[in-house]
Amino acid sequence: MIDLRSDTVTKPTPEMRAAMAAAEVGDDVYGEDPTINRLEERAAEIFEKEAALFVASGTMGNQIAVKVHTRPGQEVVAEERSHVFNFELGMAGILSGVTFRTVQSSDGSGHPTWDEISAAYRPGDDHESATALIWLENTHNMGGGTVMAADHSAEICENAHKLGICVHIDGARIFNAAVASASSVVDLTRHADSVQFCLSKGLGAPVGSILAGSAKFIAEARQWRKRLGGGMRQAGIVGAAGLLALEQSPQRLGEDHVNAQTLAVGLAHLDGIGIDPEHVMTNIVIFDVSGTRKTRADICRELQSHDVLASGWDHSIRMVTHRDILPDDIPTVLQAMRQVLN
Ligand code: TLP
Repeated sequence: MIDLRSDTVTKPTPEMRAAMAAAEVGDDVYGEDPTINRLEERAAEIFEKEAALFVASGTMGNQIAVKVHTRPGQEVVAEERSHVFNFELGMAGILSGVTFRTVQSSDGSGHPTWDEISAAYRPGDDHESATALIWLENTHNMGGGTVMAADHSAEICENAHKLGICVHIDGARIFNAAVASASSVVDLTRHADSVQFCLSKGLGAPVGSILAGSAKFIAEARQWRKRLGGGMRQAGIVGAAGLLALEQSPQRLGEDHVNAQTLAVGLAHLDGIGIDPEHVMTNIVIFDVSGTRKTRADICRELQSHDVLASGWDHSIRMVTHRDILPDDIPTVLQAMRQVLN
């Protein structure tokens, strides 16, 4: 199977499995797991934030960030296709009691300008909830893996801070953004109050995400992780793979981007497929199939009989490249697409 449904499907490498088997562990709820402590220290160092916290998933990291940055009844401004608004099952309402004000990005990238964000800002009064948090997503998943440049995110953070509002970056794929924009993850997140990134996506670890921010923010986040049942005891077993992923995987993400670009260029040549390869900046390829004679569901089902897995919604299909996809797999995927469309 060539599994392009997501970069979450990667299997741990033999080196990761060896590191997991050999991991030094302790009770992380007591702060005594040396592997988790090392992982959190390295993450804080790499992002130049005061502290970091290992959490079970991107969703857990994001939701703890909403909880710590807001009070019930406040608002979060987020782009309308953002993961936190669409794919976290309403948890921001359940756990934090906040509502969203969503904005669009006029260029379709998923990265609204400060003007677009500030139009949704509300200071709060006797009728209107106050904006407490601005939510950025880099890369933007549903935008097609698009990158928010360092100066764009810095401008939003500076303006938000002038209004007394916090900014969180859902950086599930922030290392892809850094590689694609030839910047560091520090450049992309320096002015944000917190950032969440996933070890279990392009970086290839089996489990886990990191939440990073100020020491005060992380101390509160640690309490919320425990309340949510995310205190994981000998978590170093999985943290050891996360540590390897953090140290070694960013260097190879460019290969995934090259494979995604080759795939996008090949798809653009197929009749009825809508995609502009220039918009494919990282490892996510989203294309429109409404110009073909088949539905998205039919195409995905028929691809499966050619041993290719993809996901999608409405008239769009998403294919995500990752470390378990090799350059040679791309012509195979394109050939399968040709056969399915004919
Ligand atoms: N994204 C998954 C699906 O949930 C859509 C995927 O296959 O891409 N932020 C962003 C930007 C994400 O893309 C995801 C996962 C998360 C947060 C949540 O991470 P997990 O799955 O670890 O909870």
